[in-house]
Amino acid sequence: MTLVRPRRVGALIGGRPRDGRPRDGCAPPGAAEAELTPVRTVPSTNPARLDDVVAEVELAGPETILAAAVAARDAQRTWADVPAPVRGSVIGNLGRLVADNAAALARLVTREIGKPAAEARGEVQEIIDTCEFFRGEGRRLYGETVPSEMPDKQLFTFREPVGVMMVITAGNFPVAVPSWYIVPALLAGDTVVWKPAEYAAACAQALVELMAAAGVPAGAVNLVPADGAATSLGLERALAAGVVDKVGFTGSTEVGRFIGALCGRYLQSPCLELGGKNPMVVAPDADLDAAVEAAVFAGFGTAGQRCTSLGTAIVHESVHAEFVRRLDAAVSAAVVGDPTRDVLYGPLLDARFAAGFADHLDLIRDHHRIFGSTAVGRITSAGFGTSAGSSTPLTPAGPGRWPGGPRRGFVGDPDSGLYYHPVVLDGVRPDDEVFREETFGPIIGVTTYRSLDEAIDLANLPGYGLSSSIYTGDAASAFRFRRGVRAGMVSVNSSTSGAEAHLPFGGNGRSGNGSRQSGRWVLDQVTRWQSMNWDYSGRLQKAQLDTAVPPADLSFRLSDP
Ligand code: UN1
Repeated sequence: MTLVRPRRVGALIGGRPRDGRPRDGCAPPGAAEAELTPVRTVPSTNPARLDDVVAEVELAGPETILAAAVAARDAQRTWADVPAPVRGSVIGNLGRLVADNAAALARLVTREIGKPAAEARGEVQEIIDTCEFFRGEGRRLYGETVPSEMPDKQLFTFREPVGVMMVITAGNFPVAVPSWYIVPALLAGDTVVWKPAEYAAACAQALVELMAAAGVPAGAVNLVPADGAATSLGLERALAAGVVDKVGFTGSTEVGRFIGALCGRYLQSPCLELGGKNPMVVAPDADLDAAVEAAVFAGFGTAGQRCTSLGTAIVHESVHAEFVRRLDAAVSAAVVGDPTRDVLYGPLLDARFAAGFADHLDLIRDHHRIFGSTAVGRITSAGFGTSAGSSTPLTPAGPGRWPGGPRRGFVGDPDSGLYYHPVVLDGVRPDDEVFREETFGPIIGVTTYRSLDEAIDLANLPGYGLSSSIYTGDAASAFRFRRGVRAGMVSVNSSTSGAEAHLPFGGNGRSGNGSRQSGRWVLDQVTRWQSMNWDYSGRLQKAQLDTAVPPADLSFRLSDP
């Protein structure tokens, strides 16, 4: 049963819906209007209530992506001519509108991707924080005055907008992460083509509506729902046509590699925010209760579907048994279920992610000890011959088929949604795939270490490098870990997830190409430096050649006193 008539979400280009009806205007050269007709329509469903269709999403073809980029290009100069402090005021108004619509937007996030209500409110707050930061940046956006080596000459730097930014985002943070790209891009004078996740398209449409209400002009942000194949083809055409100047992508390492290679062919370096296998080191002197609380939040918040989610807890062997005992108790007692209620986590994002997670459960090996739950796999109301709360044998029924079963304390109707048991795997080894690969779901590993150097090596071994954490009371260990770990983000006595909106966010290695989002650091993604030198001497002064440095006697030494 559908609760409310589903919205239709389709491409929005130059402020106008593209539904295939003929219009003049934004077809790119060579593209007939008919080519902009959606190629197919897919439902976006509530993962907590699979009979609730949130939106009918019209997926665009590659020509529509090109048309959106052309529209963004057409709008860019005019938008860049708006003074930066005024663009900042538009961003400020967006922040106010998001705040005034926070409850409705958070409810939509919960309904469309199953994020628990409290976390959804936090996600919306992250947009407000981002707008607050960049509203002020409109009054800064500083360049510099730089001294020249010649008299009567002055040097300057200016930040110039990159032009058109194509933003391609995942659906686990369907509105906050897109705002990390779109808000600074707009502030800088760029215009945007946004390709959201198909399963989070209603959230995307709502954010675009708020942007329009805030005074973002038509054409400055263009929305194009599309599948992966159409997106890559459309992006390639837009790059070839010279109408996309920068790509911002949040998603898997595999797709990030593809986008990086594609952009590289056009001499562009995208802003890539990719996966993570984020380690948490628990030192012998750690506050174990605090470490367990953080592991539960980082491992199972958003059902483990954050880029910053905990991958493996790397625990000193002297505290391992006690850490595991407390973690087992905490995960077993955690409330899972209906995301509109007070739960640790709700359903997985959509059917594709649920299937991917079920596949990852195949990485469990005989040498792993499984704890934190009474079953592995789908949470159901009825077990396979077991009653709620009793033990289901923790063995798979075959590849990709853990039997699942009921979960004690589950809130709501497990059969209505994509709910999965939390899994904690003890005894994980460095050559296990589950140690090396991102698993994107409610599963964490536990392994042990003896020396801090070993812990750092283990933390770096999977080759990602997004977030990391250490629990210790020792400042030297904290600083040594910070220096040794190859992660873009390091937490001391705090979770791997839950970064604040104004610190540099991003990773290295398999987690990204070193680009950073958030705070003033993202300005280097959405602007380019232009330098200017201005000679007012009335003659040509040649750098290096005409630079007069007074003669020096470099053999001079002070006499011994
Ligand atoms: C993501 O998963 O892509 O630090 C972003 C965090 C959130 C953002 C996660 N503020 O966990």
